[in-house]
Amino acid sequence: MFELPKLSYSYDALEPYIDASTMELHHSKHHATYVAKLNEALAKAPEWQNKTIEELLTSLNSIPESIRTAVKNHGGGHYNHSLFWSILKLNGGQEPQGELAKAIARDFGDFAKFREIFTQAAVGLFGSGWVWLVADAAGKLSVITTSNQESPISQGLKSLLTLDVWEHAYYLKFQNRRTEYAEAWWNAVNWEEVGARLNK
Ligand code: MN3
Repeated sequence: MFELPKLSYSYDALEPYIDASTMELHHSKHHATYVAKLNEALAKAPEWQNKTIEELLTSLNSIPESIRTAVKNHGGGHYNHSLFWSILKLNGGQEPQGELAKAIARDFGDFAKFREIFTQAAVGLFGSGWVWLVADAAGKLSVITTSNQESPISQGLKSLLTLDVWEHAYYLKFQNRRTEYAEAWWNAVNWEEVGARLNK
């Protein structure tokens, strides 16, 4: 059975960039629902119940058709949100250091350019989805978007950083102003964790 992961910070830790009400609703209701529905789907295919979330999302084509869409949507929802919480922190922001900073400079020119590309991807994504900084097998970084709860791990990519651009992630505070949400979010990013993911 999958469980809702505990946050390593309080719901108000990311204020004023991400408000406490949004965090509480997003984690305790939205994410919790993905976990519950993933467990519900897996109950119908017990042979898949002991797999990790990574194993499930990299084997979608082998999963019984009757639960495949549910695993893709709710398993993806669980994986994506777990990652999203982990790359945020109290007093986050600033810029990446070390290997990650070098890789960003190598593949995007500089941090400002990377940030602009990522933010533009968030603003331009139609409908509900996610923006990602990913690394391919050779370690090359790129910015991609996915729709709904699709996850780059299903495409064989390593996820380093992600921004949830479903309306439930920002509507309470920012209403339709997705650009303001994306700009504010940079101030809460946990670059140490993003950098550590590069070497995992
Ligand atoms: Mn969400």
